[in-house]
Amino acid sequence: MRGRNHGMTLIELMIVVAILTIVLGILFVLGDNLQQSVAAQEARVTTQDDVRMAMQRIMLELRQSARASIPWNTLPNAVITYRRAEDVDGNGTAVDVGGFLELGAQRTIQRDTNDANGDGRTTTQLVMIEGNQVTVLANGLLENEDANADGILSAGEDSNNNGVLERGVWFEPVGAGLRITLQAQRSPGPRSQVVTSQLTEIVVPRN
Ligand SMILES: [Ca+2]
Ligand SMILES: [Ca+2]
Ligand SMILES: [Ca+2]
Ligand SMILES: [Ca+2]
Repeated sequence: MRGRNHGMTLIELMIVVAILTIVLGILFVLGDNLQQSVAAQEARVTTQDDVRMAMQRIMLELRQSARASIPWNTLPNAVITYRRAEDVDGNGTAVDVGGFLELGAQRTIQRDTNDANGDGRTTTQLVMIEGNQVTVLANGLLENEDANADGILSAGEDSNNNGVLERGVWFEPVGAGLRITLQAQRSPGPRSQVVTSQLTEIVVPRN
């Protein structure tokens, strides 16, 4: 018996090496797939968080905005301007001594097309602008595919080939409120598909 176990023949060695190579190859592919799906999952969660946080901020803003300060005739649109109820005279409420609602400076929520904050991000960035103060609300906004602005998916507009008209950001009057849609995307890595996240909420401005 000792003689038989003394060593492997070349053939046996080659078989062992071949099997090991196959096993390692399988493990590598499995590990790589796992890594990619973890990266995709992380990107999905991150972009969902980003969109949710941006939406919460926008809802807070518009819920505090005065209905009369919103130019309703410009909606639906990817841009919205408004003025929030604020305690301008410092008497403790957003109402002045005459009983009138006090309004803060005009704010605008829009894509940062002209890169107002100078960070190099333009149409994919959603910002809130008040005077020369720029606050970033979200990055990775989907582009507005509605090139001819007719509200439907026209020929040649479906740039991401999913059969749906994307707008990235959209403010739309519904009843007494505003429907807000946000769509953002994030790339998990060079070999993975981009993940997109969308959220729609309705908010009612104050009277
Ligand atoms: Ca006041
Ligand atoms: Ca920018
Ligand atoms: Ca269109
Ligand atoms: Ca599309």
